[in-house]
Amino acid sequence: MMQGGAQSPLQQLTALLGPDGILTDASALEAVNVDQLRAYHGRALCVALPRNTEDVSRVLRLCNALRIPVVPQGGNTGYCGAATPDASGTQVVLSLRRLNAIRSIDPANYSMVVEAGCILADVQRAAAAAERFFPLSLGAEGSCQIGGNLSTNAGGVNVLRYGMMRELTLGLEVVLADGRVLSSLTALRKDNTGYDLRQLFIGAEGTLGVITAASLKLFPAPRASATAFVAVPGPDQAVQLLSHLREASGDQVSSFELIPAVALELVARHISGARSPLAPQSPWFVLCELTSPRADEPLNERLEESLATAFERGLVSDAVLAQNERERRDFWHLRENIPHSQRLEGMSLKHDVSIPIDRLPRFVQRASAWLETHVAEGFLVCYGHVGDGNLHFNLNERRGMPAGALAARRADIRRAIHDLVRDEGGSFSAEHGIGQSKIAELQHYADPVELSVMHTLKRMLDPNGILNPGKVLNVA
Ligand code: FAD
Ligand code: 2HG
Ligand code: ZN
Repeated sequence: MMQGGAQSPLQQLTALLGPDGILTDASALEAVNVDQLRAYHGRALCVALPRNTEDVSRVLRLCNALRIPVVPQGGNTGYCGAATPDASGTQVVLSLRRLNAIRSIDPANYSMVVEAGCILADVQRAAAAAERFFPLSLGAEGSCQIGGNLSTNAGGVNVLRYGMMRELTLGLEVVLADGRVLSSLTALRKDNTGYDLRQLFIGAEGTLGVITAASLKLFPAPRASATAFVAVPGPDQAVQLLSHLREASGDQVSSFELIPAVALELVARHISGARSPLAPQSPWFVLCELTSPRADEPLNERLEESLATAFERGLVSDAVLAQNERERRDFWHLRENIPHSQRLEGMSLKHDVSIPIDRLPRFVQRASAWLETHVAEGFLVCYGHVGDGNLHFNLNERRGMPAGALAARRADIRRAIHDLVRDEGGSFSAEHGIGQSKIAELQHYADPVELSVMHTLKRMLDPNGILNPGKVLNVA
């Protein structure tokens, strides 16, 4: 008890959620205090585990009244330190993991309503069980949550065909900072009744409200697929190949990923049993996939023919098609293990950039040339969702360098690369968000009017600044 009989914030939160709804033990705190890349180490007051929307509402109402900062956390797989509390020991980490019900699936309407704490892979499985398809797919899908996916506007490997989280969302249920519930779990495709408020909360990284549920779009389940691992001379040919395949396949390309030889070397070095299906002579590769809801569609033949034409045009130097589901999974295993292999290799710097696709080859050429002359401490591992113009223009520390040599260059390398991105009309954050790690970049590159409107929105929706302070905008 506090002096005079008043209850401490922890006691009040425990009274709201019950003893099993508030965790303060060291192992629970350790799990939420550190981000995925282990770049940020915070110290939470406690972890709050609401069971339902009403619990979230009551927690926010209390925290708003007491001015206690709240850090929403999903699967804690984000890349920008956005779900990590600060080191003050005063912030409540609000974990959504007990809000994990699939509330409904409506196959006729191609929609489903899920709670924010549902793991992405479980949402995909639930849709598949109803013979429908939820297309968001990314390497962390076994642990990230829909609330986190929405709050980061996640992308992944199917954006080319289906769009990012923004495009996959029909409606949201959100708890506002003062505890009011904004409920718009509509399944309507058309609804022009004023401002589209849901888009404010998507990509807001928990700074404007806490998402408790979402109405999501579903699609016909893919019943045929063709997957190829393709050697290409460079990014220029990869970009031309994409247009060629889109035209030749009747726009059935669902994934188109660029992979450099160096990434395959890292995967082969660090992941046991992982081997490239093509000889490593080529400097670049593309992993592409066509899909169709029609089981009888001859996608393999179509892909093979299209690649043969591309070969004649000099866009492709070699290619192999997956002959069965196991080979398909092996191809994807290589791609999905690049981030993990980068981590096992050692320290890395990450730049999640997007460029208009026609200017992407020139960006790669200019930025690589800059690194070549200015950065001896690291080597380039540039891969990603080239079909969306999104590259992970990452570096790994070169072996034999003094420890910390690359990290010491973080700020100047980042600025140089992001300047080149800006020159090519691109964005310094394509799919991972701002969090803590890119606040300075947002300040530097954002249009001042845009920034000022963002601040106005933040003040309006969260006047006491309790929602994930110190993230996205530089307001504490
Ligand atoms: P968290 O990391 O827990 O939180 C992220 C942000 O969302 C924080 O600001 C948090 O406060 C907020 N938040 C979480 N839940 C809520 C909620 N219910 N309401 C309000 N705010 C909330 N990302 C991509 O976009 N594409 C990829 O291809 C991709 N691949 C990845 C591969 C690997 C191996 C890893 C480790 C990560 C990858 N990511 C990728 C990054 C990450 O998985 C995504 O950003 C994901 O969407 C984060 O979800 P999460 O549940 O882990 O969110
Ligand atoms: C991916 O596309 C993820 O694999 C992670 O977005 C990228 O680790 C990275 O930089
Ligand atoms: Zn990615």
